[in-house]
Amino acid sequence: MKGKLLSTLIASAILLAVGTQSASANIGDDTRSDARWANPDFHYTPSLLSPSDEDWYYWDNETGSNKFIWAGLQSPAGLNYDITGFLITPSGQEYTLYSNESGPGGFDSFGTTIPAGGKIYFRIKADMFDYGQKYDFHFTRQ
Ligand SMILES: [Ca+2]
Ligand SMILES: [Ca+2]
Repeated sequence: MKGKLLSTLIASAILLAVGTQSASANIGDDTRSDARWANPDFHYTPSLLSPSDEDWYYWDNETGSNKFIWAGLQSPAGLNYDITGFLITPSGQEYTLYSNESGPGGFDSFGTTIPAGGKIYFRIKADMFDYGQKYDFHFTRQ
């Protein structure tokens, strides 16, 4: 009896996982450890899925030299989304990078230099949220 309950629970958990995955292409980028690689100059335009949803991106500076980057987030019209950067130096030191705050429908951005061998994470989350609204995140690299 106990064994049957357990296997039922496991089966339900698997179904739940599969169901969640097919429901959203965004799954897997909700935390820093699941961050998605971001290409310079590419525009990422998904939706946040709930008021507490976060989207994480990262970029490794494997170019061999220090690179200046400029990251920007266009909020959906009438909504306020925010972007925060987390710079990790090659020695493992971490710095939090804050953007300007442009308010609902605004464009928040910041610039920083990523040392060779360093890494940056970008976190996008909503301050004012609504369903089905797309943001536009991209960064340029010099
Ligand atoms: Ca997400
Ligand atoms: Ca904002």
